[in-house]
Amino acid sequence: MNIKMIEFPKHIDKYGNLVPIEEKDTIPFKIKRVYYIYDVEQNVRRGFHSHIELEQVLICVSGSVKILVKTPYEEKNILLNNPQEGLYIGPMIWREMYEFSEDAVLLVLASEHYKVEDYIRDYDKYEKMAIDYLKEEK
Ligand code: T46
Repeated sequence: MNIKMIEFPKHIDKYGNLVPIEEKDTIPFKIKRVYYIYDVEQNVRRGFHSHIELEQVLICVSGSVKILVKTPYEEKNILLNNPQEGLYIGPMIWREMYEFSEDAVLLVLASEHYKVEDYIRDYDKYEKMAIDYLKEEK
């Protein structure tokens, strides 16, 4: 599955911690957009879509959140609870975000500007497209 965890450097001193994210060293794409999700109630599940081309890195800068990443062939549930690491998600991966802690802030770095046409929100449609996409990738 085209996902991976990315570890960011952390600078710790007596004043606290600082995590720098440099596009050229750690992020495998040019960052065109940043957004963050917070104040999500614990029983809320978000996402339920794939992107056709968009690449993203998800960083839980406060609290915790679980991410389901899924293709027609495999699925993983990943706990994000460390502001020093990010989850890279490539194109054509179904995602759902759930179990946000009360203090969760999910920061997302994205490779493209917001484009509604890049979303696939119907799972059956996603499954068909992903099977073709993954066949071509081999
Ligand atoms: C993703 C996951 C991790 C904008 O106007 N601009 C934006 O850049 C974004 C991301 C969203 N919006 C609007 C569109 C909707 O009216 O914000 C509203 C909520 O977006 P959505 O329902 O798509 O949020 P999630 O949490 O389901 O998904 C978001 C991203 O959209 C998506 O790309 O991968 O976070």
